[in-house]
Amino acid sequence: MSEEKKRVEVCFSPESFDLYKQEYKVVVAIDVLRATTAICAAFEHGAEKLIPVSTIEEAEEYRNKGYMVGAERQGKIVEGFDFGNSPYSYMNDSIKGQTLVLSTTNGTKAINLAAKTHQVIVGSLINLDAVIAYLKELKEDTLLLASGWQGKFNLEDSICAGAITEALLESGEFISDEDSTIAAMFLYKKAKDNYFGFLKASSHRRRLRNLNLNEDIKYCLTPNQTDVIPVYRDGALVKM
Ligand code: 3SL
Repeated sequence: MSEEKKRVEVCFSPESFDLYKQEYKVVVAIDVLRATTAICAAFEHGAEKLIPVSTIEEAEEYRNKGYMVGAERQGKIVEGFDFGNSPYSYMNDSIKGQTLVLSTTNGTKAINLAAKTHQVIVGSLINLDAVIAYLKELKEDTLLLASGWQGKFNLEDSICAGAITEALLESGEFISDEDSTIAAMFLYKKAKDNYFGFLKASSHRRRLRNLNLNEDIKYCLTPNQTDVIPVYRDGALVKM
């Protein structure tokens, strides 16, 4: 392990990724509500591989080849697909040992964007401490990429990024100097005692609540339910 301190910074949206991407070795893709949480849940419950795809057309191609394929847009399951983006969809025996395919509004796009140029791991609140421990051990320049919502900022991914940042800075092995990173840590400090309450008025919590997905929200906002870290290798996510 080198003595030199490494950087950790937060990018609030895939739209800003180009401004940051040159400088980092590893990217943590974060979509707390719900894609990266659902992906962690899939591996926790026995999925072998998960191919993240950005478009419905790609998802259809995989479906036509016989894969189990999930697709979500605007929080809803896209008609004709096996499942959507609820972590609960993955909590059954049918996914054990399977290669799944998933396309979501923002999360799978963020993963694919970062994977073109970087080593990518998947972060969420449900695998928070595992991700922090891994990044401390890896000790590389790290970018925390919030998936946001259709190019815009969102609170839940920023809070998760703030939690990771705070832990890495506290280790004394990392530095940061972007205002986005400071803002993410401020948000995390405000939210950490009650994520559910803090996010009450947030746009995606409202969107999911209107779809009666409160149980999904609670699951996604409950930290440290798994040690699984999905990592992108050769076109698919696998368990590290
Ligand atoms: O944006 C995404 O990728 C999804 O996580 C959105 S949703 O929670 O499934 O609505």
